[in-house]
Amino acid sequence: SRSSTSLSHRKLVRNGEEKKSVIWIEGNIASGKTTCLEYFNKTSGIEVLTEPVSKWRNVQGCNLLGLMYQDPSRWGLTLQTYIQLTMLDRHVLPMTAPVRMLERSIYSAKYIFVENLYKSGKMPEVDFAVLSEWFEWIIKNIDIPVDLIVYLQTSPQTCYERLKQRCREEEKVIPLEYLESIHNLYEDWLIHHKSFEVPAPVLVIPADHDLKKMLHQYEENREKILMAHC
Ligand code: DGT
Repeated sequence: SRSSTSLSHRKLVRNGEEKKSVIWIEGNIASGKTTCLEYFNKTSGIEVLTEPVSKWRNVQGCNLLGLMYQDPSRWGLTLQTYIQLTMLDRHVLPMTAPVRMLERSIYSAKYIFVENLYKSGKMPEVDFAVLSEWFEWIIKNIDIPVDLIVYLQTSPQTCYERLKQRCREEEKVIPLEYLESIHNLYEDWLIHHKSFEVPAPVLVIPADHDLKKMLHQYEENREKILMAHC
């Protein structure tokens, strides 16, 4: 099938080396990022890096993600500090394939999740200030490459339904309003350009559809996504 073809037709840059490209897959909780990454993972020449969620669930035996959902005011800073570190670690890993796909980014951790904790009154101003200074330092001093942002655009209601179906223990406490806030922050950032810098062009893929239609859309957008740097 086409999805198992290699990227042999990719363009070469001047010195004969292949230009590498980095694509971030962004979207609300349960928007279908994993399905998207699994689809592209079947193509040779693409390395897929999923979010380090398992690390957040086990920091020396402690489930930090679970703690944050139980008591965001107490654990928000701890979790976001750790997420910032684990995401940065992913961004600076040397590339082993011509194309890299990343689930989310250090940018969305800050612009969506930290912002949400702060705006909803669950993160003290000083915690927000410390995280913000760290974040600003990182993006100023460390190269975080990105050529394309693929935004899986969903309605919060769809994410809520999917969340209930998959039944992850920590996520049982997530109300629809939380998904609505995350959704609005994503829309302000990637669609309306109202809030923060967008570090690459954005390709929007409507993602409320069932699996079959989603796979069809990935097939249709395949070239556009994989040729991100051209
Ligand atoms: P998918 O495939 O679109 O269903 O993606 P998921 O739900 O497997 O992955 P994701 O990224 O939506 O979320 C994993 C869990 O981690 C979810 O409960 C949200 C949470 N999470 C991810 N990044 C952050 C962050 O920066 N801050 C906070 N507070 N939570 C985060």
